[in-house]
Amino acid sequence: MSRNPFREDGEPVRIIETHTGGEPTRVVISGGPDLGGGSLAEQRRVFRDKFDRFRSAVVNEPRGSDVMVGALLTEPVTPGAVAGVIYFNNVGPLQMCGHGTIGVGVALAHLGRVSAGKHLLDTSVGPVGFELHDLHTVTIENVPSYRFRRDVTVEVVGIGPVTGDIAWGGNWFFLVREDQRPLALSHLEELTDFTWKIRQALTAQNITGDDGGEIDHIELYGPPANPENSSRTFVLCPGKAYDRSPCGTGTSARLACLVADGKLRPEDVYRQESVIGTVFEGRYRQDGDRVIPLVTGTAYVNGETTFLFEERDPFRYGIR
Ligand code: PYC
Repeated sequence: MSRNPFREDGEPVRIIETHTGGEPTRVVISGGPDLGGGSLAEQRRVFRDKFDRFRSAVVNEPRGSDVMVGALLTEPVTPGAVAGVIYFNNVGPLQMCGHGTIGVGVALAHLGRVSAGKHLLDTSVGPVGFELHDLHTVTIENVPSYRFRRDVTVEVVGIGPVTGDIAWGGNWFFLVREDQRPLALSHLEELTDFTWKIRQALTAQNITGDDGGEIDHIELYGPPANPENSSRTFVLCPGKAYDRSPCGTGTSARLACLVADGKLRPEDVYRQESVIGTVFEGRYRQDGDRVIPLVTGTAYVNGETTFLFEERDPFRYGIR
């Protein structure tokens, strides 16, 4: 009755719950659908086109919430990689996820599948390195990141012109310096409304990444609340939830912009603060005209779950 409907062998959907700087990652360690092998980009397409019910069952209410990010572990495809991973949220698959990769590293350590040292994960945008320092601390070595366009002005309905940079950090970002609205939890509604309107304006005006990819993450940045940090941010994710963590791909995109502006040297440490005050440390290596972001954060395991799919439960596949 509560067999896993996504698998002929009925292997249960088993989960390790984590959070990275307050942002949850629900790591699916078994019972995921068969995505047919191939590259992680191909498997992500199969996941998007055929298994949206699985996505929704894992991250949407009533099991999850709009802020939940899922990480489906798959077999690795790159020799030496520990696993493949497909990230997803309340509206669809993500390309990459930095806080999620830190969470996956800590979940794999919790399971005894990795020990301290360097490892490789396959993602839909290419292999991503991660170094486990201890049971909670991970540095990810992200995909090559870059600023695509500087000072792009978009006309935002009800707001007026807004200027920002377009950068790739594993996802596409529009990064805006914010001087008027406090990047504070007390201003969440206003920040969400502002960034959502920017996102809609970018889409309506066909302003995209250099591969035509939709810019689905909006990042506001300003001075840090804690003077030990470099900058405070508010990141709106594709499903309209704000990132509780400092956003790993967002930190990567910001590093790329700072380097492009000549404001960060390879020996510098850039500390990005989230809107709830959690911090990622960013460093980088130069690789031609790209930067390789190194982003360090901490994650904790806070649950182990097996999902049940009761046939009479009208919301066994989530509220969609
Ligand atoms: O950490 O890269 C990240 C991320 C993307 C969406 C939510 N978190």
